[in-house]
Amino acid sequence: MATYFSKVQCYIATMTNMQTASSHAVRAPLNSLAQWKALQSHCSQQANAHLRDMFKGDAARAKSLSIEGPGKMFMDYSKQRVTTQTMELLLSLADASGLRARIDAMFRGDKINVTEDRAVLHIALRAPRTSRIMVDGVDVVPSVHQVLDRMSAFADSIRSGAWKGHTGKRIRNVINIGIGGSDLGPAMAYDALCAYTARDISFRFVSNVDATDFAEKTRDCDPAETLFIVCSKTFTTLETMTNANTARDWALKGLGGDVAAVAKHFVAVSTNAEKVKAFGIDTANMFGFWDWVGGRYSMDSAIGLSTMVAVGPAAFKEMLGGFHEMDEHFRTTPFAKNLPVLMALVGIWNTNFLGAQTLAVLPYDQYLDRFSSYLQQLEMESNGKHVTLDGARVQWSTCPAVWGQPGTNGQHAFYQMIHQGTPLVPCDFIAFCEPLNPIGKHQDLLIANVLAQAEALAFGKTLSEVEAEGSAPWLAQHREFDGNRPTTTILCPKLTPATFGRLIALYEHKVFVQGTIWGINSFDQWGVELGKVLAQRIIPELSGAAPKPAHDSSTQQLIERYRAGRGR
Ligand code: G6Q
Repeated sequence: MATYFSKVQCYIATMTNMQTASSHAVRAPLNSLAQWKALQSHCSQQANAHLRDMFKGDAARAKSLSIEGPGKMFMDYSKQRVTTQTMELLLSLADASGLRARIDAMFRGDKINVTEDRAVLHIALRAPRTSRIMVDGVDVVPSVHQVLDRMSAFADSIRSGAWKGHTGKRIRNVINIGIGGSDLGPAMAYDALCAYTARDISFRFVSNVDATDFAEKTRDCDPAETLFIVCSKTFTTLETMTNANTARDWALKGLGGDVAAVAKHFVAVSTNAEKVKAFGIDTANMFGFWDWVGGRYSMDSAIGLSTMVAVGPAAFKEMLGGFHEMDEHFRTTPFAKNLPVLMALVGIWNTNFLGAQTLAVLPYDQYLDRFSSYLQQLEMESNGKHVTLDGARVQWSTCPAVWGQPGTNGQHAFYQMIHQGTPLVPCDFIAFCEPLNPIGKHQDLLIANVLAQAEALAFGKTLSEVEAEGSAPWLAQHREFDGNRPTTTILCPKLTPATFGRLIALYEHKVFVQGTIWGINSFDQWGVELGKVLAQRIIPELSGAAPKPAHDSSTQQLIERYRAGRGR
């Protein structure tokens, strides 16, 4: 618990010591900008526009509203409810929001995360060895590559079996312990790149403080063959440290209680060498990263150690290459041809002008099973904010709720609402031409489905079409589809490590563009703090040993029922 408080206190200290957000140039409220107002009036003029008519009236629509980016990543946003004029107005809004200057500031290493007084440099994690990126007068690229080199040597030794456990056996199970940004990225990446992984090692991810997570993930593991990677930027997070301690007890129990075993079965990924040492992990087995890497932007840092062990250093580097290509595309391409910028602007249109409150991300690839969970954190923790950089309350919507799961499964479940429900649910469809498991006709069936969904959502089926099919009049309205439901389709050649890197960087930068336009800080997460503090207060109250708790009557009643339920 003491360690947990030190995390909170560290935040508070950072807050009081740092320069205030007032050093950021105060900006006119977004909704007072002429460009915003122009979009509002354009939106009212477009109110009755239907995608059916937009396509009929413009033979070149698909071509003019789609774009190819790095690695032949093709983004077709012509089934969004936009016209070339909408895009021009949105691009002017991006200019008026100072997007160019913000991108330059991020890539330059300026401390744009003003509420935590930190640079935002996940782009440095994939910068080539020859680049130079300065933070506080120091080039950070050499240290990035130093860590990558150490990770590579470590990954090779686990994969080859050269690394032996305490009893001399090779490692067969790698268990990542972490939560939030120290779990979602690695867990998602393992699934996404599963086709490229070593199949003679199992990879598991423990995050929840619910002991079930640990118990189920370790139940069939031999401690002599198990390696834990404890991932925690701060090395103080309640869930992670609880699980790490449980893992140490489990390992020591299974290995005869010799504490020397810890060095062979635990490695750490952290920025906090002191705490790693205090836990008992040799700092020689610690892989570092830096305060300018936000948790949810860290999957390509040492936090990705499990990914590198799984796919090997070469594939990991290929993935970093993909990230870097998208970084360069984002940094150097004019906004009108810039994938992350266009994707972000379409999202702004849907959220702020068409009133959409959610975004469904629907990959047609089973390997991207956890992609939307990962994106939930990336988007919602980054842009789920109600205060601008200037400290004012926003008067416009910010992040939509992001959700989804791989197609085709959702088609037989929640797509009903997307087709015929009352909320407007914009969708991102993601698909790949070449299958990783080319069996029979599966891929054609999969791709036919994603294309059919986007088509059905855009064009729907009119009442007269339904009637012409001979539907009974009383049934016809139930079978009518309004259409005009906006979707973007991202079609890539193949899910390779490089494609995967490009895809993640695409969404990272999209989030940044949207945060910039909304005028918020996409890189802090104060919203997660309050619940953590209150939990610390309740922990001793549950045991009954602490003085009688004093909460609101609801919380009080639930604490009492829990205590009674546990016989306390
Ligand atoms: C991410 C957040 C958060 C963080 C976790 C784990 O951007 O900061 O999800 O990653 O709270 O934190 P530690 O890595 O410090 O354990």
